[in-house]
Formats: sequence, C-alpha cells, structure tokens
Amino acid sequence: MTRIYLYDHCPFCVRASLVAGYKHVAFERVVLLNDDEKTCFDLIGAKMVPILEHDGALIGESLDICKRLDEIGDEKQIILPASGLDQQVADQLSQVGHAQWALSFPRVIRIGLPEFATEGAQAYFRSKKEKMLEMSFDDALANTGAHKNAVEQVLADLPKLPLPSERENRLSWDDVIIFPRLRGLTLVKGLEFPESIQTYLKEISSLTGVDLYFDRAI
Ligand SMILES: N[C@@H](CCC(=O)N[C@@H](CS)C(=O)NCC(=O)O)C(=O)O
Repeated sequence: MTRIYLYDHCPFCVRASLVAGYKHVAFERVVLLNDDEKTCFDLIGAKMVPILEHDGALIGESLDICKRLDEIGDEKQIILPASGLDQQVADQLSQVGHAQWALSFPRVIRIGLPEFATEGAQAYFRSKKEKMLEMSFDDALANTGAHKNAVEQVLADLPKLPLPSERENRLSWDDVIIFPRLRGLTLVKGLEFPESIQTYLKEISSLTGVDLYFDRAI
C-alpha cells in the first residue's frame, strides 16, 4: 500500500506528486485539512506534509519521499540528474520570496482546494501566514500590483529552462525543485509569465499529471 498525505497547494508536496506521476506509482492521495494537526502528529510527530506511507514505513521529508518513489516506480522512467539550474532558479526566486507569498497565500484559500474545505482550515492558514507575511491578506491583495511587478522582473530574468520535449520527455531533478516553486504563481490572474516558462509549466504538468491553476486564477 502506498499513500501520500498532502495539501494540493504545498510546493513540497508537489515535488512528491511530480515524481509519483512521472514514475507511474499508484498511490492513494490523501488531502488533509490544513488544520488537521492530529493526523500529522500521529504519523510523524510533527505538523508537516508531505508524508509517504509505503509498505508500513513512513517518510516525512519531501526529497526523501521523492528518492523512495524513484526507487519503487517504473524503472524505465529515468529522472535526469540535477545540473545546478535548480539552485540558480531557487536563488533568483528567493529574492522575491515575500512578494510570491503575498500573491499566493491570500488567493490559495479561495479556489476550492480540499485542504481549505472548512472555515476552520482557512482560518488556521490565514492566521499562520499573516504572521509570516507581517501583513493581513487584505493588505497583501491591495498591494497586488507591486508584488506582481517584482515577481515579473525576476521571471523575465530566469535562465532558459530545458523542456521535456527537448530531451525525450524526461523529467530532471532540477524540475523537481523548479516546477513547484513556479506553480503557485499560476493562480495569480494576469501575472505575465514569459512564453518559454508557460511552455515549461505546461509540459511538466502534462508529463506528470500535476495540474496548474491558470483556469482558476484570481
Ligand atoms: N522540510 C519539509 C518541509 C515541508 C513543509 O514545510 N510543509 C509545509 C506545507 S507547504 C507544512 O506542512 N507546514 C506546516 C503547516 O502547514 O502547518 C519537506 O521538504 O518535506
């Protein structure tokens, strides 16, 4: 039995979903409510997802989960090695980390995701993230223009991301880091992605079955 406990919006969980999808691992997808602390504590002793349960063993770190999924999945679905691009992109995006949070946190509770199906789950998330942002969700939304500009400048400066279609439809370990950091931005209506990044996101999405939020953007 293979089961992954996750939140749909969580970038660390997306890492696991990418590898599971690409490697054709059959698993039960358990989306926890964001305020469900008990399930996480019972499983791994901390309020943290993703959590992989496989053959009675539990793993609570996303990259360890990805490695395990790589081992148990379809061996023909090779994941190409990391090239350093993952770190470069992560560093560039970190320059606008706060603006990225300010764009995505107040929106992600409004698009009907299962982890926010109750008012309690939404309130739990809001309270944690408003502290991280040091501003209310209302203020974050009111400053959308400035946050968008900052993020768009960094997106425009990102290096060219190799496409799966350019390398026999292979996923790479760079993609496991890069795609989850960009996916959350697809729920920001009107945010301008360079054409090449849009193509990258769509190709990785169709290769792995991990969806994007463009159709629900607000
Ligand atoms: N080091 C962990 C980090 C995972 C993580 O930070 N997960 C977030 C969700 S995005 C979490 O569970 N935070 C606690 C919470 O949401 O209450 C990993 O890579 O697996």
